[in-house]
Amino acid sequence: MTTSPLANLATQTTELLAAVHALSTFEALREAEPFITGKRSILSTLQKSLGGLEPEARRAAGAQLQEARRTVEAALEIRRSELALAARAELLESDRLDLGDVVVSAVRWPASVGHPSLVASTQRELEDVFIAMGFTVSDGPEVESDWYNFEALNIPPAHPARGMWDTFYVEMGEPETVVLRTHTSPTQIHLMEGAVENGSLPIHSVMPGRCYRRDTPDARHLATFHQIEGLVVDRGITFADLAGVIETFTRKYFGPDISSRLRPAFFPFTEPSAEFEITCTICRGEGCRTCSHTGWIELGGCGMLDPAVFEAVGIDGDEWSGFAFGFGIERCVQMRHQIADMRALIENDVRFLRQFS
Ligand code: FA5
Repeated sequence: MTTSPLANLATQTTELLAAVHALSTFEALREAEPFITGKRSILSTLQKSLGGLEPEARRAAGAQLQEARRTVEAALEIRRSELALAARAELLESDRLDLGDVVVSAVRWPASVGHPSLVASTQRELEDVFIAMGFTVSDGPEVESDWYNFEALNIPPAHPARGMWDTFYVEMGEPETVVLRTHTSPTQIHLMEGAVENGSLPIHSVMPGRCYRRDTPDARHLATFHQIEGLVVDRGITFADLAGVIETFTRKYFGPDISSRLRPAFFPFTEPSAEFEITCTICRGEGCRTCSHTGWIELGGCGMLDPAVFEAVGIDGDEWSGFAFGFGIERCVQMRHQIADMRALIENDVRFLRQFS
């Protein structure tokens, strides 16, 4: 009696299944596959040995072998997916970023270097100085009609004084001329009109804000800059009150070693008018490029409110008097921090900005 080539098939199948189960990596499975179900496997060897059998016995043995092969192949597929999953989990683990660290550093880095701009923080400091002196803080529009920016300030159309402010026009002529305000003085007009309407005179207020001029940027000028306007309307106000406010402000903000001086000047909306200058803090009065070698830096203008302005807003100049001043915030920044060139404030060079964080 001849022995069937499949006499040990059950044991061989069990061994193959054990071998499949023992495969521990995806790589090992790929290498072992030809020996488990491929051409070099016992299953293929057994397949070839069936050729010598009688047709009927060969068919029966073929079916039996096919069944064993299907079992081993199914086990191999299951193992393949298990190992693929394990390999992917391993890859993810090795690639895993510590998001805790990433998030913390991503949030901390900009938060630690961010700070308000020098101009914004100076504006707040200036407001605080004036609030401590009894002023309120008001706001006004940056886009103004010709009337507010010029006419109500005693600068009629074609008046030569318009040349003092090189203007950006938003609209020309009909129905009205609209400009980007060249100074904060139009806010005085809004404030006085409002006070007349509400019967809320007197006024002691400062008005900071952005201004625009077609000025060529240089060490002391920008095309977009900030001013802070001051307005006092009350009974019995004199030029001495104005001079006292300017002097008190200078000492409070720049310190006792910085002097201020008022020099006669002309502004159409104040009479008399003056220019307000302080010792150049860059050269301490010696003379340098920033102060054009004069030792003084002009911070702004000031003066007693012109009767024509009172008339434009409907304030009785016999009962009320007042003064106004307006000076550049960037100029204050420049003098406070000894910045030789104002353009550094808008160039966004972080090496410069970091010094003021
Ligand atoms: C005026 O603008 C008047 N409105 C000031 C005023 C108010 C006078 C109230 C009387 C009563 P002036 O053009 O001189 O004046 O500008 C005042 C200040 O604004 C200057 O001294 C300077 O500090 C600042 N300033 C003017 N133009 C520029 C500019 N292009 N860039 C930076 N700062 C400027």
